[in-house]
Amino acid sequence: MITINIIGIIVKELISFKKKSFYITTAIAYLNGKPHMGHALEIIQADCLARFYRLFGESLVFQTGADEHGLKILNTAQEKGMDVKDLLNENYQAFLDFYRTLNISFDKYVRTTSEIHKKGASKLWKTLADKGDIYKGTYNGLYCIGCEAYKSFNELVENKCPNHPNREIITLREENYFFKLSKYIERLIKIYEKDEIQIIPKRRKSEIVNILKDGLDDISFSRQKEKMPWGIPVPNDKDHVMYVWADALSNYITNVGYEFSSKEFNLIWPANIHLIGKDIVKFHAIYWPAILLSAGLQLPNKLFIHGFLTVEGLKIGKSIGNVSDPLILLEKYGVPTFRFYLLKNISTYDDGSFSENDLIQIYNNVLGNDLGNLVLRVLTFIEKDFELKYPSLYSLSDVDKKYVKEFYFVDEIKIFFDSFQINKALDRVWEFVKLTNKFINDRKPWELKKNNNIEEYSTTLYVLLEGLRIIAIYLKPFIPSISKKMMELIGNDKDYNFNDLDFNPNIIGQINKKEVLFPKLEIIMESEQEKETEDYITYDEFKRLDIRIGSIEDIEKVENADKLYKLTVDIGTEKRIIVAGLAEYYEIKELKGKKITLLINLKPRKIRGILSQGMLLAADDGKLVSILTPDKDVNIGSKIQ
Ligand code: ME8
Repeated sequence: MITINIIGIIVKELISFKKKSFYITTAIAYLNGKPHMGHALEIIQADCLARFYRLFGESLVFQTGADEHGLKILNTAQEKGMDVKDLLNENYQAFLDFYRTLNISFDKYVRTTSEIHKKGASKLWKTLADKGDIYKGTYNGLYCIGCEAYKSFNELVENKCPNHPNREIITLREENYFFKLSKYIERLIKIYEKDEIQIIPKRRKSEIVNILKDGLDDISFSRQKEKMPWGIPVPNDKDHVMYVWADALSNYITNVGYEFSSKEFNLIWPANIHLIGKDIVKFHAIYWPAILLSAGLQLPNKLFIHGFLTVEGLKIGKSIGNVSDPLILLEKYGVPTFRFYLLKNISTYDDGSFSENDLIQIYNNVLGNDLGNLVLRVLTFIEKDFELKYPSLYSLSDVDKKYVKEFYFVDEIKIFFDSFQINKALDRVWEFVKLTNKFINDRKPWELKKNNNIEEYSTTLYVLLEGLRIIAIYLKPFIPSISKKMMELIGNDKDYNFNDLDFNPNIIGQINKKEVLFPKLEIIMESEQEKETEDYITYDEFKRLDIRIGSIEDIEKVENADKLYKLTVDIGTEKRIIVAGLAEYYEIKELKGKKITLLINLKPRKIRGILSQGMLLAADDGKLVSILTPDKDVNIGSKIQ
């Protein structure tokens, strides 16, 4: 009897056994502001990955979400005079709307202010504490609110965080809880040596291994509540809240059952892919795996790290006007063009620059010429000569057979997807689009028709409709709405996946009237504008000028030169000697201690035997000379930009 019961249980377990889901995550965005182009890049890449892997018919979970605690958010709410919850809800809605507009197919969305997340984060904290990996200590050091990260002096450039040069670094001295990160360093080095977690691109792995080999201290894991109240309470200590990254990283498990359903958790965790930007690699490649090791949980398989996007050569947030706002671009050019451009033109491994001009070129020359025209040409033949019915298939010629053999190349693009080279995968799909154009040109259906070769004419068009069906399948991850539109046009409402890439000889039915997929854009190209603006310099040229605020420390007259002063100027990082023709216009006492603007990367040159290391900026109206001084008390060394 007992044996039968046990067998019954095993059979039941086997029946209910489900394969683990493929789990993809993005970073969770800070909700201190609205979505920007960098967020667009990451979520579109993640969506493309998710849609691609789904086409193999596997179950997949794609999660994104919002990071809602920490000083950055609290400060923003205070600066805006808003209740922090109102600020969060407003930006949460903006992100959701943005993702919907972009056609993002996420399955789960985590908010770190949700009860589920808070409970999960607390459970994780307790597990680490029970393991003996959390202890109390005093943190005495620096903190960048922009990164929400503790910093050491050697991470700073000119006393500023290189990621956030416009923000002040603050000094903290407070009692904190610490996490024993140092305990896990050796294990992490081994993990990366054996590629147990793959970091892609590989060069980022070497950076991480070097940091690990240099050694790391334990990390401060909490903030005192009276100084930073906006966080998840530390279990059993009402005076502390969790450090925002300790809270945020746990999102990857808290929302998939960690605290509330071990069944769900086992089906989803570990993540197959964590997709993140290059600025947060340390948190994901060092802190997060160390936390998981401490908690005895499995490690993620892969970290995909994308580069940073600039807009028209400018850092996001600094760019002016419409181009910085993805919503305006989406309105102007539509979602498919925007997605296609980011996926094709921005190499996943590197930094990239968004350019509206390039986007227009891609629209007209690539989407319009290669794909739009192809669809239009095929549909025009069928509309004209086959009364919108599927042409009959007779026997395939050698040229047809050769073309049809090219339908299956999903293995090739899978290699690109598995190694996070989305742009290369799309290039490969595009090769097939071009091959289809070549097939039309080689087969010359118009000549087949002219020569009354009706069977071959009809067969060629059948093969071409199959070509369009195959293109539509391959385009699903990249531009899903265009893929759907193409299927509609060829009158096929099936939801195909990568099992349907073989030539199908049995399709019959009705196609739809032709439509122009990408009508030509009538927009003045920059190159045309350039003709009128030859006198301008580009922003890149301007960027080469290193102009700083300096303070005049000392002034001497230059011997035998009535007009010249020799100035000693403090520029924050060093002192510079400048020879300037100011003696006619300023007395020495007027200049002492004055803040000035100085071009510091002008090639040094000798003036009256003195090496002048830069140029002071001044206005000259022919009668008067006035030096340029900042009208606020900005720090010495500040950059003019
Ligand atoms: O970092 N180009 O949130 P976030 C490309 N809350 N990607 C960019 C970018 C740019 N210019 N700027 C930002 C956070 N990103 C944390 C994550 S995860 C547990 C917590 C990327 O809103 C950035 O690298 O500042 C990150 O992957 C994502 O956008 C969210 O950035």
